[in-house]
Amino acid sequence: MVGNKAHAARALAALSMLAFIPAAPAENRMPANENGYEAWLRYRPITTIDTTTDTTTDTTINRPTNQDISKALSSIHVAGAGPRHTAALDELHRGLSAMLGASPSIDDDTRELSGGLYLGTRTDFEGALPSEIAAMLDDIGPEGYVVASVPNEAGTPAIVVTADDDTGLLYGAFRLLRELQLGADFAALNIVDSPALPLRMINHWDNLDRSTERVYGGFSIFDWPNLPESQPRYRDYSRLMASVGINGIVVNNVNTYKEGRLEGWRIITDEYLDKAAVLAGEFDRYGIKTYFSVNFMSPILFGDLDTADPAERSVQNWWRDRARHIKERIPSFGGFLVKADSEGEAGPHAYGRTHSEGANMLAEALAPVGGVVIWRAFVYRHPEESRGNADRAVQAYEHFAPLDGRFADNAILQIKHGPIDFQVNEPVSSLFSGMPNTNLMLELQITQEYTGNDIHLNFLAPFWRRVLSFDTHRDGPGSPLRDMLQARNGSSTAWGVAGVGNFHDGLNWTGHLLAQSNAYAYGMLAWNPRQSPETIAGDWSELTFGRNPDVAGKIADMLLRSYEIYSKYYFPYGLSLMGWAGGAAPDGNGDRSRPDPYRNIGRYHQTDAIGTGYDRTIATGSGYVGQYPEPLRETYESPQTCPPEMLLWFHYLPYDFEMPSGKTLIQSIYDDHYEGVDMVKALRRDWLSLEGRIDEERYYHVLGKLNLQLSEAILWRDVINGFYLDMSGVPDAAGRVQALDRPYRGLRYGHGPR
Ligand code: GCV
Repeated sequence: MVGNKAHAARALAALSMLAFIPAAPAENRMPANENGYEAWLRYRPITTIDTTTDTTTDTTINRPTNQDISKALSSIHVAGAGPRHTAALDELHRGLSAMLGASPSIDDDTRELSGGLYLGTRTDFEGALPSEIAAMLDDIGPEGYVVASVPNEAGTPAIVVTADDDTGLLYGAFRLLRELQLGADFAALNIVDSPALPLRMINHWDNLDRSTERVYGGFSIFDWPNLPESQPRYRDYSRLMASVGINGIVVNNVNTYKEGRLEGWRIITDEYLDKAAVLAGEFDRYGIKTYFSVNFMSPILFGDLDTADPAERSVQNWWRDRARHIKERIPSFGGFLVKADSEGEAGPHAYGRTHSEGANMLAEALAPVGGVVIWRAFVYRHPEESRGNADRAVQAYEHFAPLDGRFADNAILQIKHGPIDFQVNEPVSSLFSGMPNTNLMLELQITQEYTGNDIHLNFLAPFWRRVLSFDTHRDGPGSPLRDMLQARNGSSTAWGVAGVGNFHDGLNWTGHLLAQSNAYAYGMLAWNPRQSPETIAGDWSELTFGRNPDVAGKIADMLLRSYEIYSKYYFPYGLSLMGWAGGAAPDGNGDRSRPDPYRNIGRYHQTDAIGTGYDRTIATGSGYVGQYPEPLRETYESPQTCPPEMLLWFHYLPYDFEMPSGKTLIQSIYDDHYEGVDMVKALRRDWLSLEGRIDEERYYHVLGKLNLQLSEAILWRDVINGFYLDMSGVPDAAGRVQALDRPYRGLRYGHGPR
């Protein structure tokens, strides 16, 4: 590069801390502490990695040796400067030092790419990038990057990490480190990558007292009482999220008000903005914008207005001033997330206004500061309040579809993947087919509310991938959901995916160590919804447990089987809410004040003496099927064509209904639950076979979880099967199922706040 003195001076100033790091820092020679805190950023030495487990690291015959890599990466040359440059450099320095056993030198000499690692944006390099690399950058767009090896005469190639913006640069640095950990040939790197979805967010359901909603095994990462004092954990959290491409974090729960219990609305008061600014500073360094869940009644709750009516000028001004005020304090402020007129959270209906009127008022307030409003579509009425259709599944569409095209350009509707509530088997919500003129965002749940809490191994990537690939038929055949998450009305940034996070303050972040794989997989799929779950599972296992194919391969295989296993012993064939929060309770969702507990079972699964399942057909049921375009309607309307895993979600069927396997429905339910438990036993056996090949700390932790999973799976099997025996009176052909004493409830193991 033609030297840019100003840049160079800034770069050196930014790097001055690092320049004094001694070669081979002592901690890199210490035995590894395998408490799970490092998650997938473990950076173990490349050849001596996992000596207890990893005796066959190098399986590729012509792979460059460790000495070659050490030589090629013994120096880092940085063009340009800024907080994200420093974050990228910091990570590279940390990762390379640990993996190669020696700290690379750092300088700002990028005049010639003569060997070593070169880091900088296209602008930083000021035309010194080889033309083939500059050409690679031409089509990548925001946040994309190039990681490439450039051969040179000296024989040791230069490795270039570059991008058009500093967030892309940071992602490129993480990508290089990931590739090296996965054993890529550094001399043949030729990676051009960019995200498919512009907004890749984590939603924290965390409260300001550090309790969490549906996050298992720990309290909030964010220590609100002690903020603005910082903690190293905030940076490590930001690193982990940025390493998988997360670029937006909502720091507080969408439930912002419950009298005497929840005061999340305070998040945008000055007291909490000062605290949030510390988190936002860390996030921003890693390319992550900060968002807040807000309460629609804020102008009354802590403003001095007596109305929150979105049509009132005073209310509009109040929100505009607040948005500007937040932006001044937190320059990386991204916008608001709103749960309104839902489960007790107030909204525009209080003033006779629609959801779009409420959302647009906030969108208008946020537009001058470049923010977006993300409005949740999770609304339903209690059956008793529902004057019309009591089926919860139909209600979101009824509320929102008529408002299609009425949302502002910087407003996004955030829709849960299924119409009920994060059930393990639900159809993809009809709203994704029904709102072609609205910016849409998909909401997934990384935390395992209905998918096993922090007890059950349940790798969700295969399921999420199926959701993202689902053909909505919105624009005719070939309209996958991932393509529906795109901007409408000319908006350029408002679309993407949100995941309810599963990270908390526990040492290994997720309670069940293997649940880290879900956070990793979420980031990978948000970046590239076409990625295969097999690749994600394989990479995560290697990054987390080392590159011994026998170990990592077995763990990846366990992950990939886990969703199907869980589905087998969980609620049958798409039935909803036969229990919650970790316990099967098929008769427990009714109104217990009624004399017959079975009378209200119908609310979610309609089980009686003749059959089971919720009739949502057009012909005889709630009509939910009619919210889809053809041919989905036709597929779902008939039990003969409905996908088996959703049979009882769409249909009420008699116990003697013949399943595709030829068995009756009731026998299939019984058998599945036994099969599911056997499959958990097999999972556990697989893990036992890894004894001695994984550090004891993680081995026994996971074994403990698998033991609990097996106990719970047996309990669920017996509770669900016993319930069906009692309801149907049809004995199990194999004579295994016993009637239980009522009530039918699986135990909830004590595992932390929820
Ligand atoms: C954050 C379900 C969950 C609630 C959650 C709600 C929502 O009802 O059980 O914990 O509240 O969904 O998504 O808003």
